[in-house]
Amino acid sequence: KKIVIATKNPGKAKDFAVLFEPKGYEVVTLLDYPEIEEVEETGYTFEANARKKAETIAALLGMTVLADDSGICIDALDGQPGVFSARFAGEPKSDAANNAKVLAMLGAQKNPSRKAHFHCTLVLAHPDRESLVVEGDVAGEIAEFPSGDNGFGYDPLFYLPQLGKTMAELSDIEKNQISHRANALKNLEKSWAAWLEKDAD
Ligand code: ITT
Ligand code: NA
Repeated sequence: KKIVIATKNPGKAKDFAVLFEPKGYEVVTLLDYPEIEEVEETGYTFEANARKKAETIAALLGMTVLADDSGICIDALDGQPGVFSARFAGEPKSDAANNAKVLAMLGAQKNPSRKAHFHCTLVLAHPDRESLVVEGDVAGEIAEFPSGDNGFGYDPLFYLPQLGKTMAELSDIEKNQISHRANALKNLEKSWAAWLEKDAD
């Protein structure tokens, strides 16, 4: 069994491998299709962007495709960077610059709330079907400084008080038991079989 994920982000690709391989799936991503250009994310919602990525690539490949649009939403920044998480500090996309920008913006506030959450919207698309949309979140706090080498993106800044660690200090398996991506996938599993069956003919 193969699952095609419309992502070019190696960190996400790794998360999806950890999530799907135990279920017997081989994960294929756009990193395996270098000739396919990145789908431009013009939307202002996670759903719009995930839908665009999934539906564009499903039409192109003529098969079922899953896409992920995700980001970190920080209370003291009114939910920023949100859908702009990937390029918060501008081009070229840099995780280190994004983390530094978040710390600088919080540092400019007096006693900011450190509360934040990661969000993930997954869209499952097929050229001949209505897409399936699900979401997942995980709550945490923005640490005072980055720590940990695992994961990607904002993981070194995302502190989980109940675990006493940042997301980047968790193993791949631990991250993918509690992450926004894992929670979205649990929701996908609830409706996936029915979605596959419904339009099977
Ligand atoms: P694709 O569109 O190719 O999938 P992308 O990185 O551009 O890759 P998004 O537009 O969905 O994906 O941006 C998501 C950004 O949110 C990502 O680049 C990270 O900065 C952040 N992010 C999402 N999930 C994360 C996670 O599990 N850990 C840390 N940061 C995450
Ligand atoms: Na993207």
